[in-house]
Amino acid sequence: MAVALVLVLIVVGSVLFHLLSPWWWKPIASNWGYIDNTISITFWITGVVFAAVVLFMAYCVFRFRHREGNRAAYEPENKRLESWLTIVTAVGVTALLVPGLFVWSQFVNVPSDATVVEVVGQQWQWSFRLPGKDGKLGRSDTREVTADNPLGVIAGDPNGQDDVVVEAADLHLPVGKPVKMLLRSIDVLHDFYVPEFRAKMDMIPGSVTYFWFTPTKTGTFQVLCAELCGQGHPLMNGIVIVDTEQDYVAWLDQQQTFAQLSAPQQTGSAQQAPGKATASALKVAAKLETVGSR
Ligand SMILES: [Cu+2]
Repeated sequence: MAVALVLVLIVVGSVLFHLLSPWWWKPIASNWGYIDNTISITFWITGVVFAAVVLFMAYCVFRFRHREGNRAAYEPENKRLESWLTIVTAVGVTALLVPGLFVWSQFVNVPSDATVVEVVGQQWQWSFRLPGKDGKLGRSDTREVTADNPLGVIAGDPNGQDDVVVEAADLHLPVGKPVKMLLRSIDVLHDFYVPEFRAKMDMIPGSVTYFWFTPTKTGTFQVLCAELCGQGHPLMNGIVIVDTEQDYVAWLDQQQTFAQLSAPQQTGSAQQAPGKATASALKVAAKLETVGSR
C-alpha cells in the first residue's frame, strides 16, 4: 500500500513541478518557434506516458498485493494485448519523431537572402568574421592561426582582405535579417548556443557546420558553449547584440578588416594588432585563473 502511494505521489509531484516550476525557457528572440513546439510535443507525450506507466504500476502493486490463498494466473501470450501495445507505441514514437523531421528540413534549408557570419570557437572565447563589401568570406585554415591572425584567414585569398574580424569581442547582428552562422573550431569540440535563438550546433575542428536563424528582437543576448570543452568551459561566454539596421551599420563601420589587422605599418595601428592579441591572451589567462581558484 505504501509503495503504491509513493508512486502516485511521484506522478503528482512531477506534474506539479513541471507546471509550477520557475525554470523555463527564456522568451524566444528568433524565428524558431517550431523548435519550441517540437519540445512541447515531446514534453506532453513523454509526460503522459510517464504518468500512465507509473499510475498503472501503482494500481498493479495495490490490486495484486499479496493475499493468503491467492494464486497468479500464468498467461505466456496474449495476441490482442500485444497488438494493442505495439500500435500505441508505434503511434507514440512516430508523434515524437515526425515534428522534428519537419523542423530539421527547415533548419538546414538556408534562405537565399541570408547573410553569412563565421563563428570561431577556441578555448575559451568566441571570435567572429563577417564578409566585407564583396559579400564573400575569404578561405581560412587552422594552420594559418597566429597571434596576429587569430582566425587563420589565408592571406593570399583576395576575398579575405576586406573580411571584418571581431576577435574575442561582441557580435552585432541586424534585426529581422536571416543569417547563416558558419561554425568553426580551432582546437576542440565547442557548441555555439544562444538560448533565446533556440538554434545551436556543435563546432568540429576541421569542419564547417552551420545553422540559420532570423533575430526577431533587438537586445543583448548571452552566448554559451554547450559542449564540455575543458577547464575554462563554464566561463566560455560571449555576447550577441541584435541591433536596428542603423545601429548595426554604425557598429560595422568601427570594425577592423583582416587587411587592416595584418598590415599595421600601412594603417598606422602598429601597436594595435599585437596589443589586441596580448589582450586576448590575458583574457583567457584571467579566465583560467578564476577556474583554478574555485
Ligand atoms: Cu567551448
